[in-house]
Amino acid sequence: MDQRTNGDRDFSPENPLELSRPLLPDVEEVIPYLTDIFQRKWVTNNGHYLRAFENELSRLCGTEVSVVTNGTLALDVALRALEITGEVITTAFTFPATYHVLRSIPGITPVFVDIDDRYCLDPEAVAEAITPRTKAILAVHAYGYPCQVEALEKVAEENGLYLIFDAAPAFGVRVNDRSIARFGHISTFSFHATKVLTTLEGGAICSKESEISKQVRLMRNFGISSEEEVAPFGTNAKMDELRAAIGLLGLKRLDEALRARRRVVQAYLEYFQHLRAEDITLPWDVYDDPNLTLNYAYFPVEIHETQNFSRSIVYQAMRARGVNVRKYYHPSALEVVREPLLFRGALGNTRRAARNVLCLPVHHEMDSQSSKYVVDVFDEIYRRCH
Ligand code: T4K
Repeated sequence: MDQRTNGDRDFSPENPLELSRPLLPDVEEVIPYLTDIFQRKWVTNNGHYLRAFENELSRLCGTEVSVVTNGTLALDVALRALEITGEVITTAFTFPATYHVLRSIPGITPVFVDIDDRYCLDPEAVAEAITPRTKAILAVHAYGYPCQVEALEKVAEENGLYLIFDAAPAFGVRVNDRSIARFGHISTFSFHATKVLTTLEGGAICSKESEISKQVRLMRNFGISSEEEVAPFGTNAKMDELRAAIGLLGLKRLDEALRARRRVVQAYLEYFQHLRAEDITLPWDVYDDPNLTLNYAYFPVEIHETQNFSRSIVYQAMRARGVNVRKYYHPSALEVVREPLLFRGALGNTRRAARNVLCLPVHHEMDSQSSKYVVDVFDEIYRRCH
Protein backbone atom coordinates (compact mmCIF):
# COMPACT_ATOMS: atom_id res chain seq x y z
CA MET A 1 0.00 0.00 0.00
CA ASP A 2 1.36 3.44 -0.77
CA GLN A 3 2.00 5.76 2.13
CA ARG A 4 -0.94 8.15 2.10
CA THR A 5 -0.66 9.13 5.72
CA ASN A 6 -1.72 12.30 7.48
CA GLY A 7 1.23 12.82 9.77
CA ASP A 8 3.18 15.39 7.79
CA ARG A 9 0.23 17.77 7.44
CA ASP A 10 -0.68 20.78 9.52
CA PHE A 11 -4.31 20.44 10.51
CA SER A 12 -6.68 23.38 10.63
CA PRO A 13 -10.45 23.89 10.28
CA GLU A 14 -9.84 24.53 6.56
CA ASN A 15 -7.62 21.48 6.22
CA PRO A 16 -8.85 19.12 8.93
CA LEU A 17 -7.94 15.64 10.03
CA GLU A 18 -11.11 13.85 8.91
CA LEU A 19 -13.02 11.50 11.15
CA SER A 20 -12.86 8.85 8.47
CA ARG A 21 -11.38 8.21 5.01
CA PRO A 22 -12.52 5.72 2.39
CA LEU A 23 -10.32 2.68 1.76
CA LEU A 24 -9.88 3.31 -1.96
CA PRO A 25 -7.79 1.35 -4.44
CA ASP A 26 -5.36 3.27 -6.67
CA VAL A 27 -7.10 4.50 -9.81
CA GLU A 28 -4.67 2.43 -11.95
CA GLU A 29 -5.88 -0.71 -10.19
CA VAL A 30 -9.48 0.07 -11.10
CA ILE A 31 -8.84 0.67 -14.83
CA PRO A 32 -8.46 -3.02 -15.84
CA TYR A 33 -11.70 -3.84 -14.01
CA LEU A 34 -13.51 -0.94 -15.61
CA THR A 35 -12.18 -1.91 -19.04
CA ASP A 36 -13.33 -5.49 -18.53
CA ILE A 37 -16.79 -4.40 -17.35
CA PHE A 38 -17.18 -2.14 -20.39
CA GLN A 39 -16.03 -4.93 -22.72
CA ARG A 40 -18.42 -7.45 -21.20
CA LYS A 41 -21.25 -4.89 -21.39
CA TRP A 42 -22.75 -6.54 -18.33
CA VAL A 43 -22.89 -3.78 -15.75
CA THR A 44 -25.41 -4.90 -13.13
CA ASN A 45 -27.99 -7.64 -12.33
CA ASN A 46 -25.96 -10.45 -10.81
CA GLY A 47 -22.83 -9.78 -12.84
CA HIS A 48 -19.40 -11.40 -12.88
CA TYR A 49 -17.76 -9.11 -10.29
CA LEU A 50 -20.79 -9.12 -8.05
CA ARG A 51 -20.63 -12.92 -7.88
CA ALA A 52 -16.87 -12.84 -7.26
CA PHE A 53 -17.33 -10.26 -4.48
CA GLU A 54 -20.15 -12.27 -2.89
CA ASN A 55 -18.05 -15.45 -2.99
CA GLU A 56 -15.15 -13.70 -1.29
CA LEU A 57 -17.44 -12.19 1.37
CA SER A 58 -19.12 -15.53 1.88
CA ARG A 59 -15.73 -17.16 2.53
CA LEU A 60 -14.82 -14.45 5.05
CA CYS A 61 -18.18 -14.41 6.83
CA GLY A 62 -19.03 -18.10 6.78
CA THR A 63 -22.57 -17.26 5.62
CA GLU A 64 -24.42 -16.79 2.36
CA VAL A 65 -24.05 -13.17 1.29
CA SER A 66 -26.14 -10.92 -0.94
CA VAL A 67 -24.59 -7.57 -1.68
CA VAL A 68 -26.89 -4.59 -2.07
CA THR A 69 -26.99 -0.86 -2.80
CA ASN A 70 -26.39 0.38 0.75
CA GLY A 71 -26.71 -0.59 4.41
CA THR A 72 -30.13 1.04 4.75
CA LEU A 73 -31.67 -1.02 1.97
CA ALA A 74 -29.89 -4.05 3.40
CA LEU A 75 -31.93 -3.63 6.58
CA ASP A 76 -35.12 -2.94 4.66
CA VAL A 77 -34.73 -6.04 2.51
CA ALA A 78 -33.77 -8.17 5.54
CA LEU A 79 -36.88 -7.20 7.52
CA ARG A 80 -39.17 -7.67 4.52
CA ALA A 81 -37.59 -10.99 3.59
CA LEU A 82 -38.45 -12.31 7.06
CA GLU A 83 -42.00 -10.93 6.62
CA ILE A 84 -41.87 -9.42 10.08
CA THR A 85 -44.98 -7.74 11.47
CA GLY A 86 -45.73 -6.84 15.09
CA GLU A 87 -43.37 -5.49 17.72
CA VAL A 88 -39.63 -5.36 17.08
CA ILE A 89 -37.46 -4.68 20.12
CA THR A 90 -34.64 -2.35 19.21
CA THR A 91 -32.31 0.45 20.27
CA ALA A 92 -32.76 4.20 19.97
CA PHE A 93 -28.99 4.69 20.11
CA THR A 94 -28.04 4.20 16.48
CA PHE A 95 -27.68 5.96 13.16
CA PRO A 96 -31.13 7.12 11.90
CA ALA A 97 -31.13 4.42 9.19
CA THR A 98 -32.07 1.75 11.74
CA TYR A 99 -35.23 3.33 13.10
CA HIS A 100 -36.22 5.05 9.85
CA VAL A 101 -36.36 1.64 8.17
CA LEU A 102 -38.28 0.05 11.03
CA ARG A 103 -40.84 2.85 11.02
CA SER A 104 -41.28 2.69 7.25
CA ILE A 105 -42.45 -0.93 7.07
CA PRO A 106 -46.22 -1.37 7.45
CA GLY A 107 -47.17 -3.58 10.39
CA ILE A 108 -43.92 -3.14 12.32
CA THR A 109 -43.96 -1.33 15.66
CA PRO A 110 -40.53 -0.55 17.08
CA VAL A 111 -40.22 -0.92 20.83
CA PHE A 112 -37.17 0.79 22.28
CA VAL A 113 -35.21 -0.61 25.21
CA ASP A 114 -31.95 0.47 26.79
CA ILE A 115 -28.33 -0.19 25.86
CA ASP A 116 -25.52 -1.75 27.87
CA ASP A 117 -22.02 -0.47 28.68
CA ARG A 118 -20.78 -1.15 25.14
CA TYR A 119 -23.62 0.94 23.64
CA CYS A 120 -25.45 -2.11 22.26
CA LEU A 121 -28.91 -3.46 23.03
CA ASP A 122 -28.99 -4.81 26.60
CA PRO A 123 -30.06 -8.50 26.54
CA GLU A 124 -31.65 -8.25 29.99
CA ALA A 125 -33.71 -5.23 28.99
CA VAL A 126 -34.76 -7.10 25.85
CA ALA A 127 -35.89 -10.15 27.84
CA GLU A 128 -37.99 -7.97 30.13
CA ALA A 129 -39.65 -6.17 27.22
CA ILE A 130 -40.98 -9.25 25.44
CA THR A 131 -44.77 -9.59 25.12
CA PRO A 132 -46.98 -11.89 23.02
CA ARG A 133 -46.86 -9.20 20.31
CA THR A 134 -43.04 -9.33 20.03
CA LYS A 135 -41.85 -10.88 16.77
CA ALA A 136 -38.21 -9.91 16.44
CA ILE A 137 -35.16 -8.25 17.96
CA LEU A 138 -33.18 -5.75 15.89
CA ALA A 139 -29.85 -5.09 17.62
CA VAL A 140 -27.06 -2.81 16.41
CA HIS A 141 -23.32 -3.44 16.75
CA ALA A 142 -22.84 0.20 17.72
CA TYR A 143 -19.51 1.66 16.52
CA GLY A 144 -18.62 -1.88 15.40
CA TYR A 145 -18.48 -3.11 19.01
CA PRO A 146 -20.16 -6.51 18.98
CA CYS A 147 -23.41 -6.83 20.94
CA GLN A 148 -23.57 -9.52 23.61
CA VAL A 149 -24.43 -11.84 20.73
CA GLU A 150 -24.72 -15.10 22.62
CA ALA A 151 -27.01 -13.64 25.30
CA LEU A 152 -29.23 -12.10 22.62
CA GLU A 153 -29.33 -15.40 20.71
CA LYS A 154 -30.45 -17.14 23.90
CA VAL A 155 -33.27 -14.64 24.49
CA ALA A 156 -34.38 -14.90 20.85
CA GLU A 157 -34.31 -18.69 20.85
CA GLU A 158 -36.15 -19.07 24.16
CA ASN A 159 -38.92 -16.80 22.93
CA GLY A 160 -39.13 -17.94 19.30
CA LEU A 161 -38.10 -14.54 17.93
CA TYR A 162 -36.16 -13.52 14.85
CA LEU A 163 -32.83 -11.91 15.68
CA ILE A 164 -31.48 -9.38 13.20
CA PHE A 165 -28.21 -7.54 13.61
CA ASP A 166 -27.64 -4.16 12.06
CA ALA A 167 -23.91 -4.77 11.65
CA ALA A 168 -23.42 -1.70 9.43
CA PRO A 169 -20.13 -0.62 11.08
CA ALA A 170 -18.93 -4.11 12.11
CA PHE A 171 -17.42 -5.69 8.99
CA GLY A 172 -14.36 -7.74 9.97
CA VAL A 173 -15.37 -8.13 13.63
CA ARG A 174 -15.14 -11.62 15.13
CA VAL A 175 -16.45 -13.15 18.37
CA ASN A 176 -14.76 -16.32 19.61
CA ASP A 177 -13.12 -16.44 16.20
CA ARG A 178 -16.50 -16.57 14.45
CA SER A 179 -17.43 -13.83 12.02
CA ILE A 180 -19.94 -11.42 13.50
CA ALA A 181 -22.15 -12.24 10.50
CA ARG A 182 -22.77 -15.76 11.79
CA PHE A 183 -24.86 -14.64 14.77
CA GLY A 184 -28.63 -14.27 14.61
CA HIS A 185 -30.84 -14.98 11.58
CA ILE A 186 -29.58 -12.07 9.48
CA SER A 187 -26.76 -9.52 9.72
CA THR A 188 -26.51 -6.48 7.50
CA PHE A 189 -23.33 -4.55 6.69
CA SER A 190 -22.73 -1.12 5.19
CA PHE A 191 -19.94 -0.53 2.68
CA HIS A 192 -20.37 3.24 2.75
CA ALA A 193 -17.30 5.41 2.19
CA THR A 194 -16.91 5.85 5.96
CA LYS A 195 -16.83 2.13 6.76
CA VAL A 196 -13.74 -0.08 7.11
CA LEU A 197 -14.50 -1.64 3.71
CA THR A 198 -16.15 0.47 1.04
CA THR A 199 -17.78 0.01 -2.34
CA LEU A 200 -18.45 3.83 -2.35
CA GLU A 201 -22.06 3.13 -1.44
CA GLY A 202 -23.03 -0.45 -0.73
CA GLY A 203 -24.06 -3.05 1.76
CA ALA A 204 -24.52 -6.77 2.32
CA ILE A 205 -27.04 -9.13 3.84
CA CYS A 206 -25.68 -12.28 5.47
CA SER A 207 -27.46 -15.35 6.69
CA LYS A 208 -26.50 -18.93 7.53
CA GLU A 209 -29.93 -20.08 6.42
CA SER A 210 -30.42 -20.85 2.72
CA GLU A 211 -34.18 -20.25 2.77
CA ILE A 212 -33.66 -16.76 4.20
CA SER A 213 -30.89 -16.01 1.68
CA LYS A 214 -33.14 -17.15 -1.16
CA GLN A 215 -35.86 -14.78 0.01
CA VAL A 216 -33.34 -11.92 0.34
CA ARG A 217 -32.16 -12.42 -3.26
CA LEU A 218 -35.75 -12.35 -4.43
CA MET A 219 -36.53 -9.16 -2.50
CA ARG A 220 -33.48 -7.26 -3.75
CA ASN A 221 -34.53 -7.93 -7.36
CA PHE A 222 -38.13 -6.61 -7.31
CA GLY A 223 -39.42 -9.98 -6.05
CA ILE A 224 -38.92 -11.43 -9.53
CA SER A 225 -38.17 -15.15 -9.53
CA SER A 226 -38.91 -15.80 -13.22
CA GLU A 227 -40.54 -14.10 -16.18
CA GLU A 228 -43.82 -15.54 -14.97
CA GLU A 229 -43.49 -15.12 -11.20
CA VAL A 230 -43.27 -11.99 -9.07
CA ALA A 231 -43.56 -11.89 -5.26
CA PRO A 232 -46.00 -9.35 -3.76
CA PHE A 233 -43.09 -7.28 -2.45
CA GLY A 234 -39.65 -6.53 -3.78
CA THR A 235 -37.38 -3.59 -4.43
CA ASN A 236 -34.31 -2.63 -6.41
CA ALA A 237 -31.38 -3.09 -4.03
CA LYS A 238 -28.89 -4.43 -6.58
CA MET A 239 -25.22 -3.52 -6.56
CA ASP A 240 -23.57 -2.68 -9.89
CA GLU A 241 -20.38 -4.22 -11.27
CA LEU A 242 -18.06 -1.27 -10.69
CA ARG A 243 -18.91 -1.12 -6.99
CA ALA A 244 -18.46 -4.87 -6.66
CA ALA A 245 -15.01 -4.56 -8.29
CA ILE A 246 -14.06 -1.76 -5.90
CA GLY A 247 -15.16 -4.01 -3.03
CA LEU A 248 -12.93 -6.82 -4.32
CA LEU A 249 -9.98 -4.44 -4.54
CA GLY A 250 -10.74 -3.10 -1.06
CA LEU A 251 -10.61 -6.60 0.40
CA LYS A 252 -7.00 -6.90 -0.77
CA ARG A 253 -6.06 -3.92 1.40
CA LEU A 254 -8.37 -4.59 4.30
CA ASP A 255 -6.01 -6.40 6.68
CA GLU A 256 -3.35 -3.73 6.35
CA ALA A 257 -5.95 -1.00 6.84
CA LEU A 258 -7.28 -2.71 9.98
CA ARG A 259 -3.75 -2.91 11.36
CA ALA A 260 -3.31 0.83 10.77
CA ARG A 261 -6.60 1.52 12.55
CA ARG A 262 -5.55 -0.67 15.46
CA ARG A 263 -2.34 1.35 15.87
CA VAL A 264 -4.35 4.57 16.10
CA VAL A 265 -6.72 3.08 18.68
CA GLN A 266 -3.81 1.70 20.70
CA ALA A 267 -2.29 5.18 20.88
CA TYR A 268 -5.63 6.56 22.10
CA LEU A 269 -6.07 3.77 24.65
CA GLU A 270 -2.59 4.35 26.06
CA TYR A 271 -3.34 8.02 26.49
CA PHE A 272 -6.69 7.51 28.23
CA GLN A 273 -5.29 4.75 30.42
CA HIS A 274 -2.61 7.15 31.56
CA LEU A 275 -5.05 10.05 32.01
CA ARG A 276 -7.35 8.05 34.35
CA ALA A 277 -9.96 10.80 34.17
CA GLU A 278 -13.08 10.33 36.25
CA ASP A 279 -15.20 12.37 33.87
CA ILE A 280 -14.30 10.26 30.82
CA THR A 281 -15.58 6.73 30.17
CA LEU A 282 -14.38 4.20 27.64
CA PRO A 283 -15.80 0.69 27.13
CA TRP A 284 -12.60 -0.94 28.46
CA ASP A 285 -14.24 -4.36 28.73
CA VAL A 286 -14.53 -4.54 24.96
CA TYR A 287 -10.85 -3.74 24.45
CA ASP A 288 -9.77 -6.12 27.22
CA ASP A 289 -11.83 -9.09 25.99
CA PRO A 290 -9.49 -11.65 24.38
CA ASN A 291 -12.46 -13.32 22.64
CA LEU A 292 -13.16 -10.28 20.48
CA THR A 293 -11.44 -9.27 17.26
CA LEU A 294 -12.39 -5.63 16.72
CA ASN A 295 -12.30 -3.62 13.50
CA TYR A 296 -11.55 -0.26 15.15
CA ALA A 297 -14.22 1.43 13.05
CA TYR A 298 -14.82 4.25 15.55
CA PHE A 299 -13.35 5.52 18.79
CA PRO A 300 -16.17 6.76 21.01
CA VAL A 301 -15.20 8.64 24.18
CA GLU A 302 -17.87 9.46 26.73
CA ILE A 303 -17.44 12.89 28.30
CA HIS A 304 -19.44 13.44 31.48
CA GLU A 305 -20.35 17.06 31.95
CA THR A 306 -18.88 18.89 34.93
CA GLN A 307 -18.86 22.60 35.68
CA ASN A 308 -16.00 23.46 33.30
CA PHE A 309 -15.87 20.45 31.02
CA SER A 310 -18.37 18.99 28.55
CA ARG A 311 -18.69 17.25 25.21
CA SER A 312 -19.67 20.48 23.56
CA ILE A 313 -16.53 22.25 24.86
CA VAL A 314 -14.30 19.45 23.56
CA TYR A 315 -16.20 19.24 20.27
CA GLN A 316 -15.78 22.94 19.53
CA ALA A 317 -12.18 23.15 20.71
CA MET A 318 -11.08 20.08 18.72
CA ARG A 319 -12.81 21.27 15.56
CA ALA A 320 -11.16 24.67 15.98
CA ARG A 321 -7.81 22.84 15.94
CA GLY A 322 -8.71 20.93 12.76
CA VAL A 323 -9.76 17.60 14.30
CA ASN A 324 -13.10 16.50 12.85
CA VAL A 325 -14.68 14.77 15.81
CA ARG A 326 -18.34 13.68 15.57
CA LYS A 327 -21.21 13.22 18.05
CA TYR A 328 -22.47 9.87 16.72
CA TYR A 329 -25.22 8.73 17.51
CA HIS A 330 -26.67 12.07 18.56
CA PRO A 331 -29.52 12.84 18.33
CA SER A 332 -30.97 9.44 19.22
CA ALA A 333 -34.39 8.20 18.05
CA LEU A 334 -35.80 9.54 21.33
CA GLU A 335 -35.13 13.09 20.18
CA VAL A 336 -35.82 12.60 16.47
CA VAL A 337 -39.07 10.68 16.18
CA ARG A 338 -42.19 12.83 16.39
CA GLU A 339 -44.90 10.19 16.86
CA PRO A 340 -45.22 8.79 20.40
CA LEU A 341 -42.55 6.15 20.88
CA LEU A 342 -43.17 2.81 22.46
CA PHE A 343 -40.45 2.04 24.97
CA ARG A 344 -40.09 -0.37 27.87
CA GLY A 345 -37.93 0.11 30.94
CA ALA A 346 -35.71 3.07 31.66
CA LEU A 347 -33.62 4.45 28.81
CA GLY A 348 -31.03 6.12 31.02
CA ASN A 349 -27.98 4.71 29.22
CA THR A 350 -29.39 5.71 25.84
CA ARG A 351 -30.01 9.29 26.93
CA ARG A 352 -26.62 9.54 28.63
CA ALA A 353 -24.71 8.16 25.62
CA ALA A 354 -26.52 10.44 23.18
CA ARG A 355 -25.58 13.40 25.39
CA ASN A 356 -21.96 12.40 26.07
CA VAL A 357 -20.29 10.46 23.28
CA LEU A 358 -17.74 12.05 21.02
CA CYS A 359 -16.00 10.01 18.31
CA LEU A 360 -12.33 10.73 17.61
CA PRO A 361 -10.89 10.25 14.11
CA VAL A 362 -9.81 6.72 13.20
CA HIS A 363 -8.80 5.63 9.73
CA HIS A 364 -6.09 3.80 7.82
CA GLU A 365 -4.39 6.97 6.56
CA MET A 366 -3.57 8.12 10.09
CA ASP A 367 -0.06 7.47 11.33
CA SER A 368 1.59 7.93 14.72
CA GLN A 369 2.01 11.67 14.15
CA SER A 370 -1.66 12.26 13.39
CA SER A 371 -2.87 10.17 16.36
CA LYS A 372 -0.38 12.04 18.54
CA TYR A 373 -1.80 15.31 17.26
CA VAL A 374 -5.32 14.23 18.32
CA VAL A 375 -4.09 13.15 21.74
CA ASP A 376 -2.10 16.36 22.26
CA VAL A 377 -5.07 18.54 21.31
CA PHE A 378 -7.41 16.54 23.55
CA ASP A 379 -4.93 16.70 26.43
CA GLU A 380 -4.46 20.43 26.07
CA ILE A 381 -8.24 20.97 26.22
CA TYR A 382 -8.60 18.57 29.14
CA ARG A 383 -5.87 20.30 31.17
CA ARG A 384 -7.27 23.75 30.38
CA CYS A 385 -10.67 22.69 31.73
CA HIS A 386 -9.43 21.08 34.96
N1 T4K B 1 -26.98 1.37 10.51
C1 T4K B 1 -25.96 1.95 11.16
C2 T4K B 1 -25.70 1.58 12.59
C3 T4K B 1 -25.14 2.88 10.50
O1 T4K B 1 -24.11 3.45 11.15
C4 T4K B 1 -25.41 3.18 9.14
C5 T4K B 1 -24.61 4.16 8.44
C6 T4K B 1 -26.48 2.51 8.50
C7 T4K B 1 -27.24 1.61 9.23
C8 T4K B 1 -26.82 2.76 7.07
O2 T4K B 1 -25.82 2.33 6.17
P1 T4K B 1 -25.72 3.10 4.72
O3 T4K B 1 -27.10 3.14 4.14
O4 T4K B 1 -25.15 4.47 4.97
O5 T4K B 1 -24.79 2.22 3.92
C9 T4K B 1 -22.05 8.49 7.73
C10 T4K B 1 -22.47 7.51 6.69
O6 T4K B 1 -23.15 8.13 5.59
C11 T4K B 1 -23.26 6.36 7.17
O7 T4K B 1 -23.04 5.30 6.25
C12 T4K B 1 -22.85 5.88 8.54
N2 T4K B 1 -23.72 4.85 9.05
C13 T4K B 1 -22.79 7.02 9.50
C14 T4K B 1 -22.38 6.60 10.89
O8 T4K B 1 -21.90 7.99 9.02
P2 T4K B 1 -22.31 11.12 7.84
O9 T4K B 1 -23.34 11.91 7.13
O10 T4K B 1 -22.09 11.42 9.27
O11 T4K B 1 -20.90 11.13 7.06
P3 T4K B 1 -20.07 12.40 6.57
O12 T4K B 1 -20.36 12.68 5.14
O13 T4K B 1 -20.25 13.53 7.52
O14 T4K B 1 -18.57 11.86 6.67
C15 T4K B 1 -17.97 11.50 7.88
C16 T4K B 1 -16.46 11.58 7.71
O15 T4K B 1 -16.01 10.79 6.64
C17 T4K B 1 -15.93 12.98 7.45
O16 T4K B 1 -14.81 13.15 8.30
C18 T4K B 1 -15.48 12.98 6.01
C19 T4K B 1 -15.20 11.53 5.71
N3 T4K B 1 -15.58 11.16 4.33
C20 T4K B 1 -16.90 11.02 4.04
C21 T4K B 1 -17.29 10.71 2.76
C22 T4K B 1 -18.76 10.56 2.42
C23 T4K B 1 -14.62 10.99 3.37
O17 T4K B 1 -13.41 11.16 3.65
N4 T4K B 1 -14.99 10.65 2.10
C24 T4K B 1 -16.29 10.49 1.75
O18 T4K B 1 -16.58 10.15 0.59
O19 T4K B 1 -22.84 9.61 7.73
